[in-house]
Amino acid sequence: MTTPTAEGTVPWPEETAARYRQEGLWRDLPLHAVLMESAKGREDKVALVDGDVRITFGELVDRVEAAAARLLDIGLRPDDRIVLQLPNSWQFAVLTLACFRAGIVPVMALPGHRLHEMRAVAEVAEARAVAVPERIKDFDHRRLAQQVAEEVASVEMIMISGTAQADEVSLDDLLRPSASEDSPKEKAGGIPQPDPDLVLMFLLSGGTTGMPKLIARTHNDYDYNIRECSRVSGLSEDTVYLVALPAGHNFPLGCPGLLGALFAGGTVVMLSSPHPVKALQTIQNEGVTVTAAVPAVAQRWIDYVEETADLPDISSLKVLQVGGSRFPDELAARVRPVLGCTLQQVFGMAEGLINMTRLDDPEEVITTTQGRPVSSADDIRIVDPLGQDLPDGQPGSILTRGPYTPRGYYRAPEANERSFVEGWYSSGDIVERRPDGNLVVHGRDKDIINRGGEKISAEEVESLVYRLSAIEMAAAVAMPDPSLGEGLCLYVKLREGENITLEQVRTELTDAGLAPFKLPERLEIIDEIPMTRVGKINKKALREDVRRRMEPSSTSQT
Ligand code: OOB
Repeated sequence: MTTPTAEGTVPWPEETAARYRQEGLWRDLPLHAVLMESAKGREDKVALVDGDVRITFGELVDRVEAAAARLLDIGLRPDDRIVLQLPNSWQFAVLTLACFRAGIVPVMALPGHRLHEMRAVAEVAEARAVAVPERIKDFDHRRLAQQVAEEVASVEMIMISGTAQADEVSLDDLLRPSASEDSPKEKAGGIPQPDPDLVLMFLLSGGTTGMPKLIARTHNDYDYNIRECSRVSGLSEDTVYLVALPAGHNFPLGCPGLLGALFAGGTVVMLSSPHPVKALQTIQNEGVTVTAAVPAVAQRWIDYVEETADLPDISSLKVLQVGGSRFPDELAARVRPVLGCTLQQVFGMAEGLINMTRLDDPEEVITTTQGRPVSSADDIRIVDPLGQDLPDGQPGSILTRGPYTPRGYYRAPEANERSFVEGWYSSGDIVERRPDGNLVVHGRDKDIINRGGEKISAEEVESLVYRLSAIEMAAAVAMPDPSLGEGLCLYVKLREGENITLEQVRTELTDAGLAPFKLPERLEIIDEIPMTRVGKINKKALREDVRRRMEPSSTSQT
């Protein structure tokens, strides 16, 4: 059988795909069928909680079916793309599932993205719609969506959660339960089933290029991703899963995330921020059993619990997953004593491969390693700079391939040439494989800043900085940050007679539409940017330089 492909994606080789099918890893089920199955027999059980809103499995299926039909009714077609920029909310979950049902492809933007990122992903995906809230805090997302629609020719529709205007699609209306007066419910049964080999959604890569890259995940591959993560995280219908990280991230979405919890017949609780006061109270109120955090969030929760006298009862929490950036061993060791739950370290990527410690691993494995692949079908190699395989115990670059690791980015042949080598994805992480199979992440050889789990491409920031006329040369590098792990320091060489302040740089980048989490937090003006012998900016020297400048005894701090 030939594998149907979607334009712009890189398919798995036919014989590999055939093997995944034969071994039952790929089930050829559209993802919504998994939800239908889990909803059976538990129609009255609460599936989704968002503040006072409680949606049962029966209501969820009804809303998803009705919304899928309405999406097609308003003129969208299977394989059309919607850029989703919604906060953690029931609307996020229902719209995502409705897109899956209709074969419409959501593009998972983040609430923190701004015009620079939104325009880029809408362009690459040729999105027809953008779905946003009216505002988040004091930022006007409607205005942002309007700008995207003005600048990206394919975008025809703005979907608004909140009070929609006449020319907008109201998400509250689109996502409402079916009612006797509307035909969509009847029509829903008639909506064609999406092809499980085609694109389910686009995840955003935290990659190294000037523009964000899209990762096309198929129904088949993501179904398997979710199933294996669910198994390794021990999800069941007793699971109450708290979504505290931005839901469009692979980690809280499908590793096993909100989809894993729903598919296991458990309950999902949506929370718009991981702030410890709210999060811990929600854990008590809803009896949360498992949640996912980045190290910075886990650290805040641990500190808060240690420092606070009158705490909510969080004894329902059994598993805290931590990943997205390296969780320091000392902090990992505090999870069980302080929070009273099992830590599960997760070293994953939107590109596929997910590693996890197992819940019954020895404490030493849980607190000092980032686990091992969730699937025995995941292949891993650790190689030296020449591509030679290294023995266990020696750190090197990790290469991977497997049933839920796509073979290339969407419409990005150049990036694919750099990141995919003969079918192996090179994540740019420096990893050691211990003799027991567990991986330890030592660092990375890719040019990103990992700011509390949010990846920032140095090249993306630098390319915008070069638009400032005062700047002759620029280099964005990671600097130590006590709470986020890393922050962004910008080194610049100025043109003759020019000057610039950090505030000016931040204002200019904000005006250029860059997401606030990518703005530099420190500026160093230097006479010469150090170069390597092959004529590249010597980022290692700059990282060491900023570390020195930040030492308490340093006198060179500006
Ligand atoms: C997750 O996904 P992405 O796509 O935002 O970022 C992937 C990159 C990895 O290549 C690695 O550099 C870093 O994030 N990373 C870690 C890590 N987990 C991710 N580095 C050190 N230790 C860890 N535990 O970040 C992601 C996706 C799914 C599940 C979990 C995380």
